[in-house]
Amino acid sequence: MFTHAVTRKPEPNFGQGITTSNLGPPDYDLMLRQHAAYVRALQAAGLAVDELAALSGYPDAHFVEDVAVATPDVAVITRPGAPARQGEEETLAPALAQYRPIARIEAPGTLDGGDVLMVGTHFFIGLSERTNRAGAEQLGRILEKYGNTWTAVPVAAGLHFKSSVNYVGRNTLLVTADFADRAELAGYEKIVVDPEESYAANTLWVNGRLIMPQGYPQTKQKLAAWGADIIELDVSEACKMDGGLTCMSLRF
Ligand code: CIR
Repeated sequence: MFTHAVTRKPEPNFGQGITTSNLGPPDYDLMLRQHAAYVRALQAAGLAVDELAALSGYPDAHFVEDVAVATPDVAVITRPGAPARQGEEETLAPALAQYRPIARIEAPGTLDGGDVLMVGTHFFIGLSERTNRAGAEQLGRILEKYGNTWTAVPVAAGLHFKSSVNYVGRNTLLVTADFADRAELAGYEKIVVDPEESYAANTLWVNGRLIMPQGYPQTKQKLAAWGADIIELDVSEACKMDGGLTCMSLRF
């Protein structure tokens, strides 16, 4: 169970962040409303939320999950793989130091928290355009110190591992078709999202509840049939910037 979350308010220039989507320019007022609803959903799931102030000059900084990995034992400050995002990470360290000892990913390692999926004491670490092997191995060593295990998983599709794979409880992963048959994920039940709904794989488990993006009826139906307790949130503006539900908070 999680008790805390850290989020960061989006900054007015958040539309200048990195994106590969062609969904048009995002709207700041709508983003603020959607972000506030997201914070309320975390609170409703029982989390005390520390909301950091917007970080001027870092338009992607509200995607806080990428710049730290929080476990029950430690908070690891990452070294983000996108040069434009390097610098965000140090601003998060003081917020986490009050709850966990701090460790750090060092050069030449790069690692984005969006590539790290915690399933109990096992961690999947995606090797992506943002996370290199040195970064994954550094994180792996830190996790091992606290009795955890880890597996590296090549991420050929999507920005981050958790853009495509998330844990939804009861030994089950919600996955895109690309990851449905991956050997590294053997041993888990799978719910496979339809190709036209691949964005819905970015669904967030919080204390037994699933927060999923609004507008993905097939995935909602599959999760409901499986017995999930579902909350839907409209995250259209984060989606325009390649982000989503898992990326906008750190839970621990
Ligand atoms: C980026 O490209 O870094 C941001 N525009 C989106 C980051 C989304 N984070 C995530 O999937 N964990």
